[in-house]
Amino acid sequence: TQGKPIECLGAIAWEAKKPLDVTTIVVDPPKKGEVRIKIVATALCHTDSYTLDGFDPEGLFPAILGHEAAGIVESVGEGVTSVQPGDHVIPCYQAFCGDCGMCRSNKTNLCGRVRAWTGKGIMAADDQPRFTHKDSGKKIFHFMGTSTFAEYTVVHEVSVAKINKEAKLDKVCLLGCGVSTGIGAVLNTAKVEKGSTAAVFGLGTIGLAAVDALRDVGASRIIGVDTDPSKFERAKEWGATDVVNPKDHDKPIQQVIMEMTNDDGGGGVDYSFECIGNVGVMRAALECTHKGWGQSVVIGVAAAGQEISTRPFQLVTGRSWRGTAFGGFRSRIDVPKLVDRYLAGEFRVDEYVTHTLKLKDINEAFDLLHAGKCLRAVMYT
Ligand code: NAD
Ligand code: AHE
Ligand code: ZN
Repeated sequence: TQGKPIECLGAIAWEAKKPLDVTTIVVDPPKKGEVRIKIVATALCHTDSYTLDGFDPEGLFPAILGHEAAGIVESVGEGVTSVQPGDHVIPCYQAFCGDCGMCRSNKTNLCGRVRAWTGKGIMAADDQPRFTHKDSGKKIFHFMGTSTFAEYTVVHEVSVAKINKEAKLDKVCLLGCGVSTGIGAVLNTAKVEKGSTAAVFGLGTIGLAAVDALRDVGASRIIGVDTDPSKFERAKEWGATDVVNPKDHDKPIQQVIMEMTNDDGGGGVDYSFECIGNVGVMRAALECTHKGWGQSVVIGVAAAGQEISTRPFQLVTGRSWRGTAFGGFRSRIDVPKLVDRYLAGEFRVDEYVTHTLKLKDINEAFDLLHAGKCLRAVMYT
């Protein structure tokens, strides 16, 4: 197959709010600096569903969505040296080139090398996508530089993390986004210290991964917040010391948490994490942190047009509002290490896989996510 187009199954999002069309696509061979990957397993993250709903200002149609996957390199384009056919890999929506201004800054995990192209759904070598719909001959855009809802995809070399072959691809695919993000928000972005108190808003995969890391660093109090009480049992199993449903209270949730953590400084948690994508909750998450030092980390992705607000006094009095992409991990360098740490049993991954399906049934995974019934549905190609 090397050097030739591959015909295979791909799930095309033709337009917003319509089910995906699982159909035959043609995947071009990788050009200079590109890698063609056989996707073995791909999970559904809330961000794919958000984009399909038309909420992403960068969301283009028609596109092949998907960004949480693992696979095997099928072929590489000219000049590619970091991976070769047969390597097990995780495609990373956040690239890491190591030598752009952002990578060299050592201040961020965001890479500037291919971001302009991944946002436009095309490849940097020639400004074109590598996907075509077989029946109509229409070009199909890439998504987040990954497009994993297909049997084969083409990504930039700087977006490929080579991983240990011992790891099961249908589990470590979750390290391509959700689990890494929740863990990294705690360890890299907030750098939570032992004994700290924390609140986690939203107990899906991202929130639970944050709870897992908080328990691991020895947080003394972990307050899990969700409007769906069916999420509480798992959160407690993961390490939440308290669970709160905002619907059970007449007061704003920030006030409830302030009262739960009342001390002679007025109460509030040391750290909070918003893992939903709701700007009202982002405000509550900031305002439930402790005066003088509270830090709130925005992880959730809010819909186009949404804005956050709070009284500036909240910041004047020492709270800070942070954000994180991919939990601050430098993808190509850190994902292989995360895989090894998972293999060493340092954190949960398998437990988030609540459903497994075939790629052709991918629309069922969206239904499960919308119904709040799944953490991660993993699709096999
Ligand atoms: P999910 O749908 O599995 O989980 C969201 C949880 O929030 C659910 O349990 C839901 O019941 C709960 N919830 C919804 N509204 C609520 C409210 N008003 N109050 C309290 N709880 C509420 O989603 P996920 O896959 O875990 O993703 C969570 C968010 O993180 C999404 O916005 C996703 O786009 C974003 N995300 C961001 C990054 C990043 O790098 N910043 C990475 C991955 C995902
Ligand atoms: N494209 C959107 C925002 C989407 C967004 O914020 N994506 C997160 C990752 S979500 C993974 O599930 C992110 O890390 N963004 C950083 C980046 O470089 O895209 C918009 O608003 O334009
Ligand atoms: Zn994601």
